Amino acid sequence: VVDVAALGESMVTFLPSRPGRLADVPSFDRAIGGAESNVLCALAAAGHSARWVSRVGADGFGDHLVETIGAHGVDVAHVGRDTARPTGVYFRTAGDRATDAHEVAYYRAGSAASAMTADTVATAALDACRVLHLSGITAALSTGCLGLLRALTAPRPGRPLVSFDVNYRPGLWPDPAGARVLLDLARGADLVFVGDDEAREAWGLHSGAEILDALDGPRTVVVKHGADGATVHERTGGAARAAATFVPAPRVDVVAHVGAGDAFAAGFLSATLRGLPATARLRHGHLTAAAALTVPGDLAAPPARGRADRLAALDEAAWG
Ligand code: KDG
Repeated sequence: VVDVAALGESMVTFLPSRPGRLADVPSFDRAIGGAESNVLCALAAAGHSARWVSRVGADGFGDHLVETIGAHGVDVAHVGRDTARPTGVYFRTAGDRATDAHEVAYYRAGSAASAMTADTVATAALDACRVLHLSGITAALSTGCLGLLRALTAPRPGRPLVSFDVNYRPGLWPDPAGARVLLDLARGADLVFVGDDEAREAWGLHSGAEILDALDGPRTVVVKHGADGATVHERTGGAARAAATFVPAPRVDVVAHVGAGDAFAAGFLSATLRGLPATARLRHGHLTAAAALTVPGDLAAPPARGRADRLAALDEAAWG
């Protein structure tokens, strides 16, 4: 049984060599992306056992993903290879450091991962874990992927704690009404991560209270407020109302936002696995996100555990 298992598509990512419109960027640097494997890489770096379950093509990009994610210490033994479908790739622009406005060009329709179903992935490997981490990106890949996500978030005996990051990607949901399926999936999870910006955009919800009402199910809901911080709403011991804890985010010089949400989830999950209280869980989320915000790509080494623990234990005035 591993600490955390995750299912999701990873892609070879092409990061721009300079700022500007996609139409003008002359060259790109190869990196890797994929929300769920980003979470796993950060968790492995923090000392947790982590397993990635997915499918990639039987091609060089698939080799690169499996080798790179494996080199981060993640178990990749349950990643299938598809000889008929390619590994997905995507290109992005540098974007605006303050607003994160950027362009993305996905080449993932018909990818190996989009053909994931309960028959083509090792679902037993997804149950042998303490936490199963999933994201709304998978729901947008194909009807087979959506079915798989529905099965994994459905109640069943022995289900691990299900963590669900809404990860609303407008580029993957041409019909905005489609985003409503994310709400149903989130309702079935035990722990939900959602940005207040994506709750507004995807669901038209405008406050933590509206989000809690609409979700009505998960014991723990983490609402992220961008650079301002994050709030965890937690229902304990059958209490009717969730207790809310807000922790501001430390100020950082942002290089790129990509991967920050995944890093936040990893820091929060790591602290959850260690049984830390709400404030410390949010602080570990922010500290791991801060590392990702200061690099151009998705992956950054999280702060060493001792240092993160010292920062997470600061009194409120010193943290703020
Ligand atoms: O969270 C970062 C991801 O968005 C990025 O790596 C690509 O998984 C990705 C996606 O589907 O957008």
